[in-house]
Amino acid sequence: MGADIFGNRYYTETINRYSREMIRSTGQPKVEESIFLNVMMNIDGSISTTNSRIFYEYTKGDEKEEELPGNIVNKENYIDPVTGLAYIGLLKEVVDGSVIDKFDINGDGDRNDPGEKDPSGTFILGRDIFGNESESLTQTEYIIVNGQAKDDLAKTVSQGKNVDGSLTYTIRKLSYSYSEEGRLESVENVAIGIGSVKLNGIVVIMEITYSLALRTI
Ligand SMILES: [Ca+2]
Ligand SMILES: [Ca+2]
Repeated sequence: MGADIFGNRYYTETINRYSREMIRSTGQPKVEESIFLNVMMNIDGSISTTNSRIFYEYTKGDEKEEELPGNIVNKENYIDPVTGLAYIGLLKEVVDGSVIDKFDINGDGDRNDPGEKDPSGTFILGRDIFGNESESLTQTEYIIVNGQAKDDLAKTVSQGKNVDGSLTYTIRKLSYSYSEEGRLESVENVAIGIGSVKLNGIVVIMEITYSLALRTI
């Protein structure tokens, strides 16, 4: 349990599972799976829980340059010029795992569309003292710069359920750019929309720049 300078309290837990194969072949512990949990209790009484799971894969040393995934930036640096094959134990693949069984990604009110079962991504559950609830799922595509994973594109779908009966549905997309050295240079909002609907069937706010079938209830 910790606290920040604002008096918000939090609890964080990370569970890492290491690759036995990498310990055998490189002598070094390399994280194969990382499960993250954060519970934040804010001074305004709101609570949010963040949960994610990430899988990592490393080079085995038998890969040729063209066999390495395209999201590795400057992958020629991975190749040992003597053998023409990749060095062992460099980060090769990063993917989000799933931490929830279902999520309404397209915001149509059900949770059985393609990709909505066991969706990958970071899940955040929030609730304020009035009982307003929100759920969001962030799905991230990664690039690998200098052997480290960086967010490339992150899509967040958020849903709010308010005590006044209103529902909100928001999609945000962020695109990240890095320097050659892997320093974050810019974050561009390639947002695709915000929607809001009242339970009585009257659409209150509707600003979505891509096609979305918003259900009237
Ligand atoms: Ca759906
Ligand atoms: Ca549907």
